[in-house]
Amino acid sequence: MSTAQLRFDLRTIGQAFQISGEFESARLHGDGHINDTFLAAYRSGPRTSRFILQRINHHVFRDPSAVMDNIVRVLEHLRGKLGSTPDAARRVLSLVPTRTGGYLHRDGEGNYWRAYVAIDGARTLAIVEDPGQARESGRAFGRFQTLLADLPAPRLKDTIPDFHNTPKRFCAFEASVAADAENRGAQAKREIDFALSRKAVSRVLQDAHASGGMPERIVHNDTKFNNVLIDASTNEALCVIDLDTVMPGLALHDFGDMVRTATSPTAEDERDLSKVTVRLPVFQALVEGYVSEAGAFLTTVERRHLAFSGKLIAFELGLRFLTDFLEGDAYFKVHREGHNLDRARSQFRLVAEIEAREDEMIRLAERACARTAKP
Ligand code: ADP
Ligand code: GN1
Ligand code: MG
Repeated sequence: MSTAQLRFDLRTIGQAFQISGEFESARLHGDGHINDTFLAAYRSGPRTSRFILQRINHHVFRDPSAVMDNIVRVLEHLRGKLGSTPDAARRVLSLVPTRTGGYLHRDGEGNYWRAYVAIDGARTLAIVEDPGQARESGRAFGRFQTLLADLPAPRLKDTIPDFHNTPKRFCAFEASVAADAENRGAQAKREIDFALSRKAVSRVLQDAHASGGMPERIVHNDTKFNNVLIDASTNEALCVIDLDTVMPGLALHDFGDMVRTATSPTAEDERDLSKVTVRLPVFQALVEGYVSEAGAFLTTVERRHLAFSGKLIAFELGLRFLTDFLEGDAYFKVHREGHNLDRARSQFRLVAEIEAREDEMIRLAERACARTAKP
């Protein structure tokens, strides 16, 4: 049993929600870096129902109610769009209300919890196995952005301000290098130099936004490949999950994170850097899938930066992991010594791999856009 599992009395936490049946078991689920996720089983007669119990890390999400307000609005909107689609219950997340009303439970220790109905017969994967999965993931996140384009006012809340403000992330990185509070700078000299020499990369999308070609949209902001549920029997992308960071942002932050997490055949923390690479057929499928859904609203400037956005987000995550390493691993969960440094190294290797293939990636993105001409 993991320490997280031992720390929480999941039977009692489950009782706060409108879940019927007898608590059977709960186990740690997923490998997120911020929240704690558990899959819990409940028995009613011969039937077992499964629910996701999730602790929201309130040190990272300082206003859990704002997070839930955003999610409730987004889910209602998505559900309305699905209408009578067959299988609708597997295509959009369903929150479980608490017994006292609302969707957020605060336990005796001050932790915040929510519950979702677990979608059965679906899986998530850390690494894309074939181009078809990348195409499905690109389509799912593209559709997600499209469906949310007409979410009625008011504006969603900024649950983590400046989340993808890469220039600000760069400043935080520079400050951590200057402070070197944990005396770890010497171990990361090569990575620090790599990042410092690419400062200009961090400004590109913010500048494009400031000059008007890249509008603010409602985006997911955490489009890791493992944040889309894939139907276990058909391999179809069923449902976009992990909605904590859905808020106003740039469409290309989403596409960039898809490129970051889908194109390399390696895990985010791969230590054998020779294995980190961009699989061009996977990138091609990803961009085709994304543009097939999002192409109708993407501006010319957005289209022109599709390939670049992957480099930007890999760079941004490398900066964030490296900053956290230098600051003593306060933000991301780590599971071994030097874990954040390993993650930063693999992200920066991906940046270098994208640089080496950027012209080809630009051509593939152009081709995908040409095939999906604006209506
Ligand atoms: P984290 O922020 O920790 O990544 P997620 O919301 O992505 O949390 O959930 C972690 C994992 O739990 C997912 O990768 C997925 O495998 C599983 N999961 C989450 N929600 C559901 C759901 N409603 N149905 C089935 N599995 C789910
Ligand atoms: C965190 O925990 P998870 O996997 O949902 C992080 C993302 C990073 C990701 C890197 C709120 O997401 O921004 O891209 O790790 N979430 C937050 O794997 O910081
Ligand atoms: Mg997740």
